Amino acid sequence: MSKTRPQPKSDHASESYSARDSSVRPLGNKIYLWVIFLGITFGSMGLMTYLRLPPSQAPQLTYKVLNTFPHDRTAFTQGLFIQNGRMYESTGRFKQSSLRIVDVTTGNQEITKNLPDNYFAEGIATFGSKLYQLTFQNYKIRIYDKDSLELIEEREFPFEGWGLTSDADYLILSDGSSTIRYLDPETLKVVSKINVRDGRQAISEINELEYYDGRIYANVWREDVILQIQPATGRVTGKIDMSGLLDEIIADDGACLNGIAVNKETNTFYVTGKLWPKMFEVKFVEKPPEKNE
Ligand SMILES: [Ca+2]
Repeated sequence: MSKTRPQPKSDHASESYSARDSSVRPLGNKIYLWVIFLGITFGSMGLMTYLRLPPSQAPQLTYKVLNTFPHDRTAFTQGLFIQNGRMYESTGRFKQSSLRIVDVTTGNQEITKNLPDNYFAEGIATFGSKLYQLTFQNYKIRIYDKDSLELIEEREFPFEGWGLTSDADYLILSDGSSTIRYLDPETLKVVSKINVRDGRQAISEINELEYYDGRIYANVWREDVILQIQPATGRVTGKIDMSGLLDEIIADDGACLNGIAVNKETNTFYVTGKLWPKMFEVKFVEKPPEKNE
């Protein structure tokens, strides 16, 4: 291709040019104005569309109870997971904090390690051969041998500890806000973080966590709901209505739904609550449409 390639000639070239010469500039201004007009119109329509977004975009789910097991009604459950058929539980409150291995079906404690009285234990997760236990406002993280529950070390930790879980690479931490942080299990440094959002609404007080099959499942403090969260974005992809699970009123104000553990052998979830006398094995299922009377 040559820069000097001749342009096709037109008999009307000079006429066209003069016509353009007389009209293009005003037309250019008009186009410019149209672009601004359309930009404002569609921009505000976008904003209006955004403002019209319902508070929730997430599908509503519910649960089906498969089994009911006993649970220690004095356990202020803060962390829960199952690995190799063993259930690990962390309990909170001062003078009552512990780390346990529990028989899933009987609720019997196989190993129990009590924490010092001034500790308030929170979420737990495992990575490799280690088990990590958060503390609420002690600003320490405790690291144990996963099998014996012997304490290996305790490290300073800059965050309030609420929920903890792990994926193949990271520890995943909640601190009671809408922020979920990914931590390097060796250095405990923050690698990345997400904010939990349902539609355009931030959801705070994210509590116990469970990573499973490309989603984070999360309790929300004092709510009968489990959120299903997209790990990369924080977007809530499902809201599981857990109301009615425990048919008992517990006098203690601290009692509430908390604790999610997946059993990867059965692909079922075990859920309980702080001071709940029962542990439920459940499946999450679509919520049937509401009947119109
Ligand atoms: Ca969990």
